Amino acid sequence: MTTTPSKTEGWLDWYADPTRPQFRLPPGTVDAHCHVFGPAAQFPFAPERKYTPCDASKEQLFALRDHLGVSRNVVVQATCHGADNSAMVDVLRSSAGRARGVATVRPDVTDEELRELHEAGVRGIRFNFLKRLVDGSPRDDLATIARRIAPLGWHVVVYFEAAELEELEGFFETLPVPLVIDHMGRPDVTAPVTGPEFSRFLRFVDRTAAWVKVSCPERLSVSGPPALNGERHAYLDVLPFSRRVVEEFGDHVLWGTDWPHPNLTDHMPDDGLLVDHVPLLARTGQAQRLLLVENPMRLYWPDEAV
Ligand code: 0GY
Repeated sequence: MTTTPSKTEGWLDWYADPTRPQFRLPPGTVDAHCHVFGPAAQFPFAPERKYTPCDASKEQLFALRDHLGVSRNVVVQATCHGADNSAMVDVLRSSAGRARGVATVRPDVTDEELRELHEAGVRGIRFNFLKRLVDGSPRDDLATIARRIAPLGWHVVVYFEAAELEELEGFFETLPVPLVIDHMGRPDVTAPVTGPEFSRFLRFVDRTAAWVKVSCPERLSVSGPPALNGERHAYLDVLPFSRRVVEEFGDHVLWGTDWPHPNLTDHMPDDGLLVDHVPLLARTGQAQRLLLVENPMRLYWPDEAV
């Protein structure tokens, strides 16, 4: 008999009734960073996981997609599923071509397994350097994986803390595949946008032509969500950082909801408000079309990109 595991203490479930955004996403918008969790009864979580979430199924992801006015999803393998990509692949196979995936694999993954992932719609592998999420990321293993995926035309999505970039950037520059950086490299938004840490990040992006997700204001913000006073705009302290990235690297930025928002501890964002945050960081129609449609299409659906 399958038993559903208990959630991590204090776990915040995703927002069940998001508002309808006031901002109309342009047709063809791609949510380039989201996950599914389980459902655990069908796709059990990995024994080595660092958290046990609530379920967040493909049906619930597709319902959110339609509610927000999103057209396509890029589903990133969540660490709670380890290197078992079945739940993520099941989303891709059920999406009628409207979802691509970013997987987690071990260096001994076979060519056949990589071919199957590609056929399902996987186009990248995630390298996670957050100690609270993974036990370790041996660089030899990651370099091997990067060499294995290069012939498929895939990229590597890297997730790291801002302070770690100094130590990691040399390694990143040896990888023979394009880089995609999660959540703007997690800047400390209480530091000045012109400060040394974010300047290092911007120089790194410039040098490597990396793609940058201007995602997760709710994760980076210190000022937080709107007060319960009718104010719709949230996470304003993140804007100097996201605007700077969009202004400098407009043809290499991506956006995503990060639904179902793993590991948030103080609040769960209303996904409708996250959509309404987009025109604050990408302030022209052209910048919005690049961010939401043209860039992710070039990276994930190049055959259909205009
Ligand atoms: C994110 C962020 C987090 C978690 C994961 O795969 C994951 O477990 O990505 C986090 O805890 O910061 O991008 O969803």
